[in-house]
Amino acid sequence: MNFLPSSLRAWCCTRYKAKAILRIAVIFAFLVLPPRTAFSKTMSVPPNIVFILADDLGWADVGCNGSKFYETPQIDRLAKDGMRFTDAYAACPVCSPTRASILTGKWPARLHLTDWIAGEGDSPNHKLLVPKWTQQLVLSEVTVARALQSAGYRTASIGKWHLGGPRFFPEHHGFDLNVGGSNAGHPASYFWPYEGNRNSLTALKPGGHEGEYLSDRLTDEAEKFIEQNKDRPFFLYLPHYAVHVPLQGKPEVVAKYKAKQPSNGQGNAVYAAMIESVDDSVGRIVRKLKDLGLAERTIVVFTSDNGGLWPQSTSNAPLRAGKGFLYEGGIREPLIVKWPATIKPATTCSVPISSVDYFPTLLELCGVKLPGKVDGQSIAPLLKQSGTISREAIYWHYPHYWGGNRVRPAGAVRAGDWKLIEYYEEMRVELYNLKNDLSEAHDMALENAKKADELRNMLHAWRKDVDAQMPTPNPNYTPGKTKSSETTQFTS
Ligand SMILES: [Ca+2]
Repeated sequence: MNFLPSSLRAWCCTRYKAKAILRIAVIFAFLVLPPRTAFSKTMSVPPNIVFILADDLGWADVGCNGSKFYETPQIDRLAKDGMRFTDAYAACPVCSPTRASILTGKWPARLHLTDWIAGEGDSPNHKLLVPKWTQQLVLSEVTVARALQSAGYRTASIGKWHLGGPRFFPEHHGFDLNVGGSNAGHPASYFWPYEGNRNSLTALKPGGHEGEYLSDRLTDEAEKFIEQNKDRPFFLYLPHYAVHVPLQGKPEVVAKYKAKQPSNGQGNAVYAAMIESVDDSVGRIVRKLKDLGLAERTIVVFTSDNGGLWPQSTSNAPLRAGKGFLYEGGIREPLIVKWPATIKPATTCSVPISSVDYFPTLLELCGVKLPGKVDGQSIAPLLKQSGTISREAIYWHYPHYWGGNRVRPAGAVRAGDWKLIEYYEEMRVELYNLKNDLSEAHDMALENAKKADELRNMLHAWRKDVDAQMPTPNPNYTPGKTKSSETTQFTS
């Protein structure tokens, strides 16, 4: 009670009053002491989290999912040490919305953040006009970083952000540290000083050097953060810029793949080198955790934000199509979770999960209460192999065009083995059974109209429930007429 003024100490002369003052002191201590005291020596230490997010890395781009061309020994090792999910989905086939879903646990449709920022916009060549969607992660949304920060975690975002301008950067969303994150969807260059006509990563110029490669630099920064925070719980969000375009790899690694035979449609040596650099990063982070004695109490997650860029960068076979599309190639992602204390090594899980699930899962594993309602479900029972999750379906809503007219506005639902895609221009549907037809080659909408109706009704009800914004007819629709800036640029 020495922190109390002397007049107040004198007042507490009777036992009754002393008890009352003690209660006040305890409350006072909780209010003024820094959050780190929440983790006292008598409490079990909450786990650290390292969330590694690759950009545009396809489901089939890693060895443990079947790639014979790309070499990913470190990611494959992670799978041997943890749980690999075969049916993990991004909530959107392009980047910003999936990132928003990871950070908030909410469907992009509910956030009205449904396209890469700033999107391709409208065109006379588009039959529909896109709705007025939200082009930043608004500050009223509580991110997983904010929730963990409030519970005493040190938090860092090291890499790509792409969720709005400076007022919406990571430091305003619960991250103590932001290294290299801005509204850029990709770097001007993967080599220092990371500059160009647009998307320069100027914040990374200081501290860099000639020949430095971006994925290596971000890993350096991540290692530094882990070292600095080894004695307290931390959340490291490591969203690599790779393997998004521009395709640029380290020359010596590119040379290795140039000498290699393509396999199963995968054969781009530069893209392969970019994947290898991300794989190196995973290996370095895992090694750093081990060296610091943190491996046992650190949850490592590795995944991607949308499908591989097909056919320009990679092939997602056996999955159909790629980035931008609601076919499996655009939305199914590699996902591995390692946590030695809890997750049995070398396990696989085929229960479909979505990127909205990370938020509630990570909070549950860290013993932190959910700050509000989310759309995701905790997959902790799957990770612990203690049970399963009950969910009717997983949904997508992408009311946008992408790559000119290549990808058209659509929504989708997966319920069990069935998947329905609805194209909004004609409200036409396609129905696939993923168990028998993983490549979505055989549309069953006509032969199983009952199932198509059932899923269509589910999708419509979900859209209503989340207040999804729909595109509207374009009164100036002129087929074939493109705006001057219109390209098939395949941006984030
Ligand atoms: Ca992406």
